Amino acid sequence: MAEARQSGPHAPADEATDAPGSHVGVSRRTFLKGVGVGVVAAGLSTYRLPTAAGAAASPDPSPTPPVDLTDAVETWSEPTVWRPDGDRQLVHRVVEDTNGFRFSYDGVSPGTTIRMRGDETLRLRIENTLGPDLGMSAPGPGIDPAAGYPGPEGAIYMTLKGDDRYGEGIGRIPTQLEPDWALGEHMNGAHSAHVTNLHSHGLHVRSGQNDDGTYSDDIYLRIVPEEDAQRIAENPELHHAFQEDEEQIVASAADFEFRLGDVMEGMTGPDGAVLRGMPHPPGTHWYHPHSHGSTQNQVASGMAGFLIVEGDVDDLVRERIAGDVAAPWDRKTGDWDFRERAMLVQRVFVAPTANIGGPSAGPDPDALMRSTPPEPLVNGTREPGIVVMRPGAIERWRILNGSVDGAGFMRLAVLRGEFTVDAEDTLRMVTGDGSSSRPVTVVDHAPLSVTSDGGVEPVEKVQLWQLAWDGVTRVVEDPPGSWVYRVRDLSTLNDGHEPDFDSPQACLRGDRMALCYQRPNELLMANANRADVLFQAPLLGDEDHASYTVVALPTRLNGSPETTTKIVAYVVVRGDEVPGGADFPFEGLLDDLEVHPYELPVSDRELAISDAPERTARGLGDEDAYRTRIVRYAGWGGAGFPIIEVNPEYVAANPDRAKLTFYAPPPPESTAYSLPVTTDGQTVQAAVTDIRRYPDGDLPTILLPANTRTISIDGQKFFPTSEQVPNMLLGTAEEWVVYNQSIDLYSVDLPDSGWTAEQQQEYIRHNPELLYYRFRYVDDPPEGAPTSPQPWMMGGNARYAYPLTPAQAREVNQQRRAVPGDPWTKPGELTITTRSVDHPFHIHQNPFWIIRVEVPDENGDLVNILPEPRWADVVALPRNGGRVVFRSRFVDFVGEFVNHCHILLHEDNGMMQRVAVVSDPADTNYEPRFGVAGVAAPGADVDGLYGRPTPAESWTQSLFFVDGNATGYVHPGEAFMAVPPVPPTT
Ligand SMILES: [Cu+2]
Repeated sequence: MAEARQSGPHAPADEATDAPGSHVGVSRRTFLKGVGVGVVAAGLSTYRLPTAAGAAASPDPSPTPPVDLTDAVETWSEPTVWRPDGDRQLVHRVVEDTNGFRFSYDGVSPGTTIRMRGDETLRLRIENTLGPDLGMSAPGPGIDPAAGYPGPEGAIYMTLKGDDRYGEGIGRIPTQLEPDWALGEHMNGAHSAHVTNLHSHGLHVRSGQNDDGTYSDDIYLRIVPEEDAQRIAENPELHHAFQEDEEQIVASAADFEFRLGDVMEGMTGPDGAVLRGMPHPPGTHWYHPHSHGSTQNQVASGMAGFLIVEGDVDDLVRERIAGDVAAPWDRKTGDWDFRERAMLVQRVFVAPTANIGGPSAGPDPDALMRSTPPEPLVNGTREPGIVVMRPGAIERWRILNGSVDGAGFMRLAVLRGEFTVDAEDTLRMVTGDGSSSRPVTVVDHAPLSVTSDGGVEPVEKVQLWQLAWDGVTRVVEDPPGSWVYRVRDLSTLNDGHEPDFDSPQACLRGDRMALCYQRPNELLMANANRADVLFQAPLLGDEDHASYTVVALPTRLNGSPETTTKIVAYVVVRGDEVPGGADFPFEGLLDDLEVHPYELPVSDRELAISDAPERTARGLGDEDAYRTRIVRYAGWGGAGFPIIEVNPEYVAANPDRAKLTFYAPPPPESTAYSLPVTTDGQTVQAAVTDIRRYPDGDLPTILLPANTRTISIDGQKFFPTSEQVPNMLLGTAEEWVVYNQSIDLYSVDLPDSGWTAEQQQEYIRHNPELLYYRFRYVDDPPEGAPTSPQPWMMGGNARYAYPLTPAQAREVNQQRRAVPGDPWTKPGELTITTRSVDHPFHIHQNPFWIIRVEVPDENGDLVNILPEPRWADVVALPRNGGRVVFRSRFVDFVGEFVNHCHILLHEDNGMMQRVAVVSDPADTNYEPRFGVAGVAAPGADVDGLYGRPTPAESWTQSLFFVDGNATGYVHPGEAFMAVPPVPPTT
């Protein structure tokens, strides 16, 4: 009998009647401790995170001990469930440093699961019990290393261009930050960690306020701590540029009403009838804070919960499988023991010593509290829960990828057998009597397999059936012209074949690329994606029990796998076969339902501009035209990128390069910013004053500070009053093309090469200088360097590695620059290393019908890897010039909301764009085009229609942006973008 495990902060799933209401005291801690860990380093090879057991300073290579699953009891746990049940109000208190979670709702993570019907109203109150924000909240647990760095006395410095509160242009802010409660001077950048609000991710509800003053889905709302609200009231001069609307700021608490229902108000349906009183379609959604500047800090601390809308689909599924439309979601019911489970997989900043299930470690919680990398948790616990099913039993799993950092992408699958993850983040199959294990090979071009002396065995994945994606039930066209709900057999992806190519490079070939992304029985989930799947426990055969492992595997779209491996759950199958039998007809499960008009895919006809007043307003003649738009996400991932390294000889030889300077912070006693500054003994004239030198020794490296981080949308960082944003016409639809202009340049990006770890090691062996050039931290101990690995962070990512001394790194840099004929360096000039990233695009309020997700192949041609069109509200934009095409319908209400990157540190740093639904055609700004992309068109046709940016344009775009901060600063990046670099040829 396995020992009962800690069940984490939640009771086992049950139909609880109320929210956890205990009042939790709030303790203040020093925020600044541990900030200095965020040393910027160039490059990030395979991302490695210690497992829960390895959270101590030195990694332990032994795998997590296997669990004896033979007689294991069910340990799966979920948050408690709350239902509106009339006009009840759910109260969530935002608390700090409780149960090991930095910020949480009521001291637990995830928050209460909300279940409601599609015609109900969710009444919810958020109480902000956090201490005053003033002067304390620039960095949080998931700090942006570029937002501040340790100065001579451990003080935090920030760059505030043009802000005279700090002297001439730039000043220092030692521990005493200025008030910044609102979307103020440093609107973009991590700040205001104690300010909160609430976003209903996936719900189609009004943005802003309701007519009675309650809040709906309002991301402009700032619920500030009481003490800060008083200071704001008493000091009108503290108001900032975007704080003019007093109603955006509320003291300590706000009441929300999310009014579901009537989602197509006033629209006409397919048959021409006016649609009224339509319920919100059912689906798996979630809620989390969305206060710009603190979204990363708060959501990555575990502030998130399920928000499940129930409706006709759920009724039918219960009726057909549980045999009872009123079957409780969490009790095994009917001929197949049917029940549901909600699985939140989320990388969370949590205190190493937190008692949240599973082993904990860490001798000094105070020191580690702020610097611990986010840890993958499942429903807030470290240890995977155990699920027990009878053979043939069916469960519905609502899976939410709640990670919000750059390492959140996952491939989710159910593997036959028991697997563990070792401290090297390697998945291992437990073999024999459980005393030994063998590593699983996880590469792009081959099936999952275990290698042993006896050869290579494939790892068997269990069949999954997908019901919904991002909370929208799957719709397919069958027969042509008619749309139906249909559950998808995921074993038919890629026609049931695993990619099995002879080299990693094969996955970059255009004709094979899609196969590498469409693996049978796997879910490829970006940050914030949800998948509803049906799982039927296989029969036992001759065995008396069988075990299965639900696992989230590392993955990528078009770059390096930076994610971690996480065991989500163990499933033990034992006992008698269920009476219902083993082959449930899932595909016909939803045949009797009519597709909700809100979920009918957007047709070409809906995109056509046919209304006469609209045509007149937009100056169109007789030609057929469609509403379309291009949105450009640009800039690089990884805090601190681009890394700009400068050869001192260059500085000496080019004093006239007036657009370039290196900013060293003034000494603490000085408040005056003086120019020129020097680097390596050479004086250069400063012109771009907010590029500063990174003070980690004597390496001539420049770090762009947070507010000039190069991420932007359409050349602009978030700016809530900006007019240069998408305006869509109420009651119409548009086709959007979103480009990801984040590209790798000037880099030998081994992690992005598609090579295996072994191949990378081999390459490095022959090019040793490369490693030291790119990585200031290395996997193996360098000669003369400290022998113990240290954790270092980059954009919320962290790993353990060996640091190089500045002298070592410098030496290698010099060697590296002297390599003749090296295509990536220009001796005597700058070396710029960028790091591309798959930005997960999210838009509020409306899901979109994705028709293409295009990844560049080895020739740079775009290849559609999407298995089939589908609804979603988050989609990863493939890096290095990838493209996503979708269509969206804007119905029901006018108002403002946003699209943004769901790597929330990017969002906090300005990768968010205001959008508005308007009622007057004259206010729209879509681009009329004379065609649309469609699903089947060749990529080249889409190129012709939507003008694909060249690498040079992407390069330029990634360096150019307008900062929405009160400075309105335009960052030209001119000194760096005169000549786009030549990509390497290998
Ligand atoms: Cu991003």
